This record gives sequence, C-alpha cells and structure tokens, in this order.
Amino acid sequence: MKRAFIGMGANLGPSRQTITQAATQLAAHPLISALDLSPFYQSKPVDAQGPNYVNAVARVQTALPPLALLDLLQQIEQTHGRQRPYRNAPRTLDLDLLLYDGVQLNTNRLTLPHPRMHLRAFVLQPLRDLDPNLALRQGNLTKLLEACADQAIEKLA
Ligand code: PH2
Ligand code: MG
Ligand code: MG
Repeated sequence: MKRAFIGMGANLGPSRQTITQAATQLAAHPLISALDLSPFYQSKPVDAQGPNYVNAVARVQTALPPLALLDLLQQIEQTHGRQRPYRNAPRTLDLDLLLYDGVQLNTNRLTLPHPRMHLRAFVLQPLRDLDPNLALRQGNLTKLLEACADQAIEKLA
C-alpha cells in the first residue's frame, strides 16, 4: 500500500457536495483501502478567474500505481461533468495528485510532487490539517504557509 495525497477543488455548481461525493467515489474503489478527508476551505481563485473555490485534500492508502490513480481521478472528474475549455477555467471538480509516496516523476501527463502545491495556501492548509509534520522539498508546511499569507482562505463550518 502506498500513501498518496489528492487535492480537491471546485468552483462551479454545488462545490462542497461535489467534493464530498468525489471522496465517496474514491473510497469505494477496491484498490483504495483508506481515505481521510481534510476540512473544507473557501478561497478566491489563485491565478484564475471565476467564483470562489471550495478546496480540501484527501489522504489515501492505495495499491493503484500513480498513473492508474490519475486515470481514476480523471474518470471521477468526468462523472461530475468536468470541462476543459482553457487553462485554469472554472470547474465542477478538479482532482490533482499532489504526492505519491516518495515518487518523483516528470512526464507529459503527470509531475510529482505537484509542481505548484508549495505555493498554494488552499493546498498547504488542508494538507497540514491532515499531516502537521509533513515536509515538502521546499520546506515544512508552516513555513510554506507563511510565505503565502497573502492568500486568504476561510475554513468552512
Ligand atoms: N485551482 C486552480 C487555479 N486556482 N484557486 C483556488 N483558490 N483553488 C483552486 O483549487 C485553484 C485555484 C487550478 O487547478
Ligand atoms: Mg488544480
Ligand atoms: Mg487538475
């Protein structure tokens, strides 16, 4: 079993409900044995336009290798009508593979760790809720969060 972290985001439609359903869909997969979901956060789009986002992070234990897990994430996005009209367009559901065990990968389809996660409070904050001791290549989560203190995020009740 490998440990992976998945960034979840939505800013079109019933965002919270969509993320909750996506977590249920992930947990139902036979090769995903455990799923922990962070609290939900709301924030303005970073490097993008449109409605505010709802974000969360899921930690899973899985026997799926990275690209098979990515396939599953994209399949689940499709069940929520994900469209890709242009880069960073508003979306019903975005599922990003952030970290997969200690794997480093740089291919057309997948880069691990996710190349921008260390710059985004909407990823770092829920990640720290799940795993306060986690450190990225760029530093520990508290230090990285301090560096993006200009990105206001609000915890949802
Ligand atoms: N995702 C993006 C671009 N900008 N901003 C917020 N607040 N949340 C996101 O999930 C997000 C974003 C591209 O995937
Ligand atoms: Mg994304
Ligand atoms: Mg994505």
